[in-house]
Amino acid sequence: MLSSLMQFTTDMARPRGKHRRFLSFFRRASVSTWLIFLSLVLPTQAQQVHFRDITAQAGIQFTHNNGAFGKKWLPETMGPGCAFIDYDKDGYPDILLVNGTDFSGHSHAGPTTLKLYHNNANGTFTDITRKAGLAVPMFGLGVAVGDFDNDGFDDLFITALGQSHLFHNNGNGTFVDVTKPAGMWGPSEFSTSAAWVDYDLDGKLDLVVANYVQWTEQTDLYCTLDGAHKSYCTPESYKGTSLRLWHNLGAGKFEDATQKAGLGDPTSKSLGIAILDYNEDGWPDLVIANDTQPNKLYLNKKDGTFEERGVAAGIGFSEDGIARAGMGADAKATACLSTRLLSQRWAGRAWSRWGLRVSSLILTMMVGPIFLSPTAILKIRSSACRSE
Ligand SMILES: [Ca+2]
Ligand SMILES: [Ca+2]
Ligand SMILES: [Ca+2]
Repeated sequence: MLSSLMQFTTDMARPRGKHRRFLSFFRRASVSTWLIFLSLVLPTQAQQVHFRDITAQAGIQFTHNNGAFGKKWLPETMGPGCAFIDYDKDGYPDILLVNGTDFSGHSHAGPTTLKLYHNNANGTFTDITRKAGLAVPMFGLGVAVGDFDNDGFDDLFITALGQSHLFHNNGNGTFVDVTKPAGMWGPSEFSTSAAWVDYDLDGKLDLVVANYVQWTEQTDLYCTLDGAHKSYCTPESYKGTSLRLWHNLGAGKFEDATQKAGLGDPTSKSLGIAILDYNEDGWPDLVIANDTQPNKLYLNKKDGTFEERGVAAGIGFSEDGIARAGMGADAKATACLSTRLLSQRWAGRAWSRWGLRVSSLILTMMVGPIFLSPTAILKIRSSACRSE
């Protein structure tokens, strides 16, 4: 019906002379008018979408263990990360669920580890954690998926309270903990999230790790809301911790490039990382969401260093001078970004010369077990993809 109506308008006699412009306008107006009319009269049915909890039916049995035993320790307030990863490249996304564990001397849930569920391609999943070599005890908090050795199989970095872990995907359904041989063993931090990014465009994925505050079991502070009972301390009570940047040297080795890259900032209390190219120069920049502290925007200087631009960009402080803060960061990108990342990941190349557009940056002030505040959407820039 619509095509016949449009045909009707386009089949009108060709205008001639001084009436051409008016009739042309009328013809376009007619199409628009008909479209508006049709949108009003044609039946409009809202999509009815229903969700059904199929967790148990799918074979997933997972309970997060935050280690809580009554002392209200700060790490207990953190939820775990998760990832969809097709670790065996069979075309079906598998599920990885990060888990905490009991604090030493306070066992109640038994040893708990992350879980990797293999997608059986029939609506069910199988727990293959132990078989895959991932039943490694740690107080896990987040996960970053990336093929750091460009062998075509995605590898894992698990952020943790204490020692984080790098797992290499062997390509046969198993992983091996390569934290030590990779040179990543040592830092005992409160690592919350991480992101793989080839910041120096050498074709090898590097790793940015967000760290929260300086907290240990021995330095736990007493906070109270009613003067009688212990409560969870807010992050203001603790000193911050710097990001950590692991530069990929190749051959499975990494070096700590934090200070060299200009990312050493002990005031950060980081929970989220987003990778974006906000100035569209083809080099990936970093956005860091800091809890109760100014968020950071690190401009990639193309020489292995970064320059902090958060205040100038307006994501550090509000107009009232209050730290905007955040508990998560996300860069909403167009297909251009996806194309570029896919090129990097599967073709083993750094970044293609295809353009990139980041339409908006979303800092999410969300969602711990305790705090819930509105989401702040900060518009950074919007522009068309471009070729370089
Ligand atoms: Ca799979
Ligand atoms: Ca790999
Ligand atoms: Ca690199």
